[in-house]
Amino acid sequence: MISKSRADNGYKLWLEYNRVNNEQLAGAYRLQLRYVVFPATSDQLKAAKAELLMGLDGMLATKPSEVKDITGGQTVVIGTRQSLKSLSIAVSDSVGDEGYLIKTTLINKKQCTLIAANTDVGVLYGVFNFLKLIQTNQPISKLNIADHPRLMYRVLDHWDNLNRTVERGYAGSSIWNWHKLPDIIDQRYIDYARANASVGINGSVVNNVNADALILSPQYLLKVQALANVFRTYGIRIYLSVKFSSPVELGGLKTADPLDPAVKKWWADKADEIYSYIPDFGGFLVKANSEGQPGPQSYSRTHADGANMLADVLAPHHGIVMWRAFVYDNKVPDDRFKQAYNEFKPFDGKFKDNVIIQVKNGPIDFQPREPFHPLFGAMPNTPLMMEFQLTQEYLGFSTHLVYEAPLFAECLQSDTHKYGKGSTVARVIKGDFNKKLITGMAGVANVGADLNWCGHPFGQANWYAFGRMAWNPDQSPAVIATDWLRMTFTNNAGFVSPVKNIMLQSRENTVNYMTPLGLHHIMGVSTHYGPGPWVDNAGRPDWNATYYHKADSAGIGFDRTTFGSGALRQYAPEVKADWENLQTCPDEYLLWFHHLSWKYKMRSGRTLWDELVWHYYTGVDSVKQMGLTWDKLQGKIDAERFMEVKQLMQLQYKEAVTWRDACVLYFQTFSKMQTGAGYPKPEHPLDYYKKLKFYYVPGIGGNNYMTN
Ligand code: BDP
Repeated sequence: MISKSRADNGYKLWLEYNRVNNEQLAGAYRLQLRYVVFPATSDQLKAAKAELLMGLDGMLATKPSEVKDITGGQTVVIGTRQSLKSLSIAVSDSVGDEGYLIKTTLINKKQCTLIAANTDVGVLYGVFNFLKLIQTNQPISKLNIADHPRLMYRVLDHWDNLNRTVERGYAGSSIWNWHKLPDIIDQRYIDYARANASVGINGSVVNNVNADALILSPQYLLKVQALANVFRTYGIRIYLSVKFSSPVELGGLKTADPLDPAVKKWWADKADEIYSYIPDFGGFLVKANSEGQPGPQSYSRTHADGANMLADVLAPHHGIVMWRAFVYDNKVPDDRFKQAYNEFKPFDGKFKDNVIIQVKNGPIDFQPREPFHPLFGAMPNTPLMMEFQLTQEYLGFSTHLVYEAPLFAECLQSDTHKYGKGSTVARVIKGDFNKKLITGMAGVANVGADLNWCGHPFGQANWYAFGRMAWNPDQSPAVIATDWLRMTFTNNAGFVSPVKNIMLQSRENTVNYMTPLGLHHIMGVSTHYGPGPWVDNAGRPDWNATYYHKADSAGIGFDRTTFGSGALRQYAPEVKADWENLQTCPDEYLLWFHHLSWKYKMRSGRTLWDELVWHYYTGVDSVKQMGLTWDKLQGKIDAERFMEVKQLMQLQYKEAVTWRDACVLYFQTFSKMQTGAGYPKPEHPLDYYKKLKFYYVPGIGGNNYMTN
């Protein structure tokens, strides 16, 4: 039973392993689980066994004892095909390298639950899933589960700097204590790896894409090696973000030209050195020629030249290059939306087999809502890796409750139409249309050194959901939310059901009070905190909010139709036709693609102006409703997390009001229309919001402390 007053700081994430409190099912568990047979030899199998025993110990009244052989019924038998052979148990297993079976079956004429896999890591995943069944009160007496990951590379990208600041991190400092590594192995590293393995994440890029060349120095490689040693036990490979100019900065060469033989040799030697420390090193993540980062274009070479050179040095070691497509140049006069497609599409089929192009879910930058990136489906001969952002840079930091799985699903289930109807983004990244390609999904991590890892207790759900959807991109956000709530808080339906609804609604609420109807990139400059639709003097035009909303007395929105920037031409004709035509363009994407008069008549019958105002006010009201629902749940979970979330919701409400009032007042200067009766008036005039200053906003590091 969860004691209502028990304090819980959230450190255990979804691996709480609280006593299962459903008596009927608990009875079934007791019947089912008396003994565990687990011939564990490798570190991974030992970790799986330790997890199983710890989980069962926490959840069941009587912990099953570990035995060497099947002594009776009610036994769980766990192992790889190989390790089970020693017990004369034959397992026919077709779940591949990382999949597993969980099956109720007769072994030596006794009824057992078998958890089996081809590999040690498959067993680990099987154990975590078996524990999940118990955690979430599922019946376990007649099981027949076979599962395997649909994507190969399921990777968290940490934007962590070596000085322990985290770019766009809102959960405290970096969890990597570089100063104390390699000597001190913090328990956090182990718990981090456990959490990842529990959802099948099998890779971690530990440093910022805006990389420091120092990470490749021997001193730091030893630290990286220490982390890799921890991760290995949990099936996680370590990767590094590398700075393209490292041969110059670290190696003292005159150039980093990827076609220069000395440069190639430097990278080849560096790769050999890395693999001498870390034999299963995963590879490199590269942000090149983007936002001031060096890259092959600095030497008049192409993205393919750069990526392929690195791919060549990693190939003998089975490493990969994750090359980012997040490129845009303010010197290019074209719509920023179009630039990644324009730069990458011509190189389709020109990358080496171990290069995967990492593409953000949308064409601009992790906005609350973006249409899917036009590159998905447009490069049939190139592996494309989805990049989602778990850290809520544009979704209220770690203050706002925003469950991102609906955002992920919206993108993944979008139909690119590039291979006929039904060619969803999910199918593209799974390699359904070209089986030869490697596949993957990356999530920009939202973890930090905060006690609860993610700053907001519900931020953990985004980490969890990312892992689940990287394992299977077609999983439903509702199912994932339910599992996460049950594992993290309680199985009590009186809590799970309303809070699941809160989660599923939460992203739309935030779209409404921040960027409704397809508005985008209207946040505070540089810190990206709070509203800033008036921003028109940033370092470059494509960092200005006014570049994106184009509000004027005639109307609002970015015309990307054939009559405007033509960005819609980058999509399949079906998608283009759908979004170009005002009759069919969904309201959600309207201002992404059209500049419309304030008086434009919406489907609802309202004018565009009234609709915009309606969304802003509805978004804020929904946050209030969410708070009221939460308040009624007091006593259903521990007081500590209850109170923390309650306060966060109050702060979210305050910030949502600021977003609404600042945006409505600002856009009103163009529309010159009233907000209508019934809506409360903003507390302050527009100028007040424009002059707000925010000091030491998290996520930017350095001395860059102010916005606006
Ligand atoms: C933007 C962030 C910036 C990142 C960049 C990227 O504001 O801090 O470096 O993305 O993805 O969203 O490289």
